[in-house]
Amino acid sequence: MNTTHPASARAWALAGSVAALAGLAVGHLAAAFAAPRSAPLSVLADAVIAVVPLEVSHWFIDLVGTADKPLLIAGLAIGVAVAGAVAGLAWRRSPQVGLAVFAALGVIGAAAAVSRPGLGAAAAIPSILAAGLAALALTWWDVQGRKRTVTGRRGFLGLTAALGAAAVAGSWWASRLGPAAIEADRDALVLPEPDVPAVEPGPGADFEQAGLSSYWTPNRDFYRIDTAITVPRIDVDDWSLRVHGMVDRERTYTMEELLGRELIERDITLCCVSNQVGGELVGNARWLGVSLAELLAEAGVDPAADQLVSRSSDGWTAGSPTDLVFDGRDAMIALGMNGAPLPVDHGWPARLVIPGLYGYVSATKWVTELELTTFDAYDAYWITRGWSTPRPIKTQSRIDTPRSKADSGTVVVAGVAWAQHRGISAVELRVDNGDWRECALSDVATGDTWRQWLVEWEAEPGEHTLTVRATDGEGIPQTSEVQGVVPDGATGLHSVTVTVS
Ligand SMILES: Nc1nc2c(c(=O)[nH]1)N[C@H]1C(S)=C(S)[C@@H](COP(=O)(O)O)O[C@H]1N2
Ligand SMILES: [Mo]
Repeated sequence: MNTTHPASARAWALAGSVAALAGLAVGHLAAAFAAPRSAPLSVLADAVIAVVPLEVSHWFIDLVGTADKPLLIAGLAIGVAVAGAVAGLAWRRSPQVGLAVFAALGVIGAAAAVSRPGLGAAAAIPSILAAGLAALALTWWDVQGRKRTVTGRRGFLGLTAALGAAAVAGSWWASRLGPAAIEADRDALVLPEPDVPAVEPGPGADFEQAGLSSYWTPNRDFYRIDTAITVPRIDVDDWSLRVHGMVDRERTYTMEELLGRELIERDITLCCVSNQVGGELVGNARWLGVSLAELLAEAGVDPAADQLVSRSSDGWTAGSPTDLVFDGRDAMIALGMNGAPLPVDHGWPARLVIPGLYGYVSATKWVTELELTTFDAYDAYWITRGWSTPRPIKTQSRIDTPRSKADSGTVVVAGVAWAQHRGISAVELRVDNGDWRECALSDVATGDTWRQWLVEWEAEPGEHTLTVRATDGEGIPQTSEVQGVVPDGATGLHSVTVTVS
């Protein structure tokens, strides 16, 4: 047997890439069955999100918007392919060095996995398996090459690629099975009727105008924001909510126990601190759940505990002011959303909702822990990344329709305005540099939801700028001063340019 390998450098690089990607696919397949969050690309992406500096992530999100996560995953996959090519080229000179490159990849994946909150040591297995398999594949390629069989080498590429493709197909299939089991649990859950139903906002809650956001945002249209690359899929039978920290007695609640308590129902609008003026990261839902104040009172909260830290099953945290939970507002642990159990993307089986606070400091999804502590003692996830400690939601208003074009004549201009917990008392619209005109407001039951507004406009042909401003329930007008989303929410007035023909 000749001991020199006849393949070109290019062929070695290709073989290394194929081996690395096939290994990656098998790693994903293994993870899909055990713990989807432990898939190599998932843990790598999670780790990147956790360590990347604030400026870099903002720059990236500004650039690509909510495509940030798919692009990050794609970038990492390309990175693995390139690292595989490097391993192949190194192996050509020295198998030991090639092996070392794969070993390094495995160690990076394993380290990312075990450093992820909520994942144990077993989470390293898919990454180690992926690297091991890639090394094994390239050993085989090496042996075939030394035997000088071209068919052997072609066979390697074909078989390895086929193995990778089969593993990708298998993970896709498995990734549908796992969630299917969780979805089945969710579908099987029959939510009890609320003991304290929501106050109905009245017949005039929704103008039902084409193009205008509906009063309730359907679950499938509700914006989704979180750091999860792979959303936590929680088995409700294993799930519990633990209340601990600066309390008289620690408490733990199962789903059954929560469902057996007094259930309140509330309409509350949720919004994201990173919503741009006129943006879509806001929605209104009817939540069903238990009173957070009553639950915490059972544990006996130390008056010195000014911060309530809520932790999700994937380690994400939010810190909310304890006094706001107890000031009479309807802070709740939500189990239902718009008449259905919480969707997986929105926190199944339980999440926090606190009216008047942005999501990043209140709305923990997949919540598993409530810890009473102080703001001095602990900084939650986004606070360590440059965002402000909790401040009130800023008054905002948005033009939903028209957005760009209109026919001349009477045009209905409509949208939504929000200032949760203070409420909205007035909305005005200005056309070009005209006077501010008072808009009609929809019925609302509380200040915790957004409010629709509407006004008729006699539109004349040409280009016109429409600008909206709201006044909150305390009589304070929305500021026209322009501020970006960091650190505590954007300000400025929303305006649209409409071409009338
Ligand atoms: N576990 C977890 N909960 C989370 C987040 C997160 O990243 N992880 N993001 C928060 C943010 S920033 C917002 S704005 C809301 C969004 O909730 P939604 O996705 O149901 O609209 O969830 C909050 N809860
Ligand atoms: Mo957010």
